[in-house]
Amino acid sequence: MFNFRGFRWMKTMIHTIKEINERKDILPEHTLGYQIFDNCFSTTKSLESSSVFLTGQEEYKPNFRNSTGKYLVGIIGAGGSTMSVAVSRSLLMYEVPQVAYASSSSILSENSLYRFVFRTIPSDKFQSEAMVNLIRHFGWVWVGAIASDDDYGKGGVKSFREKMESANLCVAFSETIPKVYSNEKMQVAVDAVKSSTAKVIVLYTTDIDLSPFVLEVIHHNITDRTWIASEAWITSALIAKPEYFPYFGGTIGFAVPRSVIPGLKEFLYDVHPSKDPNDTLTIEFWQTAFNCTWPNSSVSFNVDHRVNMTGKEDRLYDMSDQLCTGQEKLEDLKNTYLDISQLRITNNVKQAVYLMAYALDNLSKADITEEYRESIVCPIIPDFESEKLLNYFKGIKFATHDGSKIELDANGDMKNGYYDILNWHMDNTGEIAFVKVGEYKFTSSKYELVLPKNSELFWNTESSRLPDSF
Ligand code: TCR
Repeated sequence: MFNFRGFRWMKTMIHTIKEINERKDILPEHTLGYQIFDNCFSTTKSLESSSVFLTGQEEYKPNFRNSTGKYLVGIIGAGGSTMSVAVSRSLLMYEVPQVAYASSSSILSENSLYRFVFRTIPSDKFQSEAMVNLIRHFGWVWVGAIASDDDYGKGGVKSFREKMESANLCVAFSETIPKVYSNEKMQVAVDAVKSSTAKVIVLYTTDIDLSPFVLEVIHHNITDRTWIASEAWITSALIAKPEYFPYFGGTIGFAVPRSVIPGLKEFLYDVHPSKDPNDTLTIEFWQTAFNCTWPNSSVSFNVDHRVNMTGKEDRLYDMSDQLCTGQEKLEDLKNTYLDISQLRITNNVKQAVYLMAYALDNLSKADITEEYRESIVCPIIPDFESEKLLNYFKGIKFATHDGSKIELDANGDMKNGYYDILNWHMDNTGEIAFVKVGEYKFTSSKYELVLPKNSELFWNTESSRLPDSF
């Protein structure tokens, strides 16, 4: 419907601009102009108008279609849900499909805003339900929750609370970890953990957001807690450090399935700045990994801008005086990049690329019936309408290299899947081991939690026995 109030605002804006233009005391030498767009109360439309402003082109059309003789068919990403939500607005505007591999927030299931978003990670509505089923399995009834301050953490805890409620279980507290340094906000979260009688606490956050909180837990010497990890940090090298084990040993949680990717190891080792002299990321990788400066490179060192809890910036790295020789050996590195023991999200990335490729493939092989053949333009690559491609994403089904099946529903979400249940132990070399203690399979209507009686669980309690949380 026509918005009369908005129209009044618009008229007032023009009126004022005219008024100023007529005045001799304000901007006597200049005339203000204007261009006004109706954003129809829609983010997409707003983005479109702001693009017109920014590019100065009446009709802003990115020339992704064929300017270089190459065609953009879609985008893989972004990583986190908050980032995917942000880019989805402009991608929706140009109807560019997006396949996310780690964005798990349930808000991305919503169909109209995110109808160009597909993903190869299950929606967190499944994970939240899985957490509640795990809690029920262990007989806990009083559990705290901490979220990162973004769509992932807050969305996750929201659905977690809902599922707890419907299972008649209680959430002792629910706090957030600040993203931007705030000692005050951090202490609220820490105090909640300290003062609550809940001994089991869900931490719905990515590892990066979690790490300042971990330091606080250590600083306050908070032990005797059992942490339920969300998938984003359950196998994170940033958190799973042996020195944190007294506080975080016994962590339990869900991880997306692990896979082995043939040939990936060799490919990862085949990285060298001289092979990719124009790739600044390769140079940055090399410099950081070997703590040296690549000759004649203008790539600056990786500076970690996170602040520690003193409020000062932690400068983890500085430009090294040592020049890289190029002879540095990747084999000598103990680096997450080369660790292929836990290919989980990595496998989701691979499957996201496949998803895009299969959708295109299906489109290209589309079986157009005789009667249509004459009348419609066949969806051929590259000249198809995005809307057509969309149909091939919905309900897409394929088998992965390791024999798993991926199937999407009409919202672009995974129809079913499974998680590994991992528990943090200390192995005999003093490293943290992510021990698989069970499995959780789910479809939209059922689940199966498998935690064999003989699976060895490590609990970080004084008695080493299953903690109570009443
Ligand atoms: N979903 C998170 C981001 C994320 C992630 C991860 C980041 C997930 N798993 C593993 C790094 C590593 C799950 C989000 O924001 O939706």
